Amino acid sequence: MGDAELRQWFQAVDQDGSNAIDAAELQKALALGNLHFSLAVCAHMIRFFKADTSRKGKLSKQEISGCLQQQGYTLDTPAFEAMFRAYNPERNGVMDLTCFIAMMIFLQSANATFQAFSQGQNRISLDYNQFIYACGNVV
Ligand SMILES: [Ca+2]
Repeated sequence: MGDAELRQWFQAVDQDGSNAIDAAELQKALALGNLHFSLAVCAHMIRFFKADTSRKGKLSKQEISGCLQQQGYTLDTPAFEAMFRAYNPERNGVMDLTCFIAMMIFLQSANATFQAFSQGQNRISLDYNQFIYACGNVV
């Protein structure tokens, strides 16, 4: 996801044009990606980013990894690194709230697609057409 895409996406999420994402805006954005968090959890996520004033509201790779583990995601290092790189266009090892939300929506979408094929197993086998279909369903 490039800078221009992220900016466009941020503007869509920032419904009142305040140049900041509040808890209600975050909740709506996540719901579009089929991620349903309570307003309290959304407010907590925003505080989590805002509290980090030393890096202007950006979280390090380790902090993001810890956050995903808290949410119950168990990614190995290569998978986490590849995903983090994809949502860290500046390649600076820290992530802002916009990139984090986009990454969470991708992760949820990837999980839903995986589960559609895996039928409860932790491994899937796809032929070429199924692979293309699966990729096409991951946002
Ligand atoms: Ca706003």
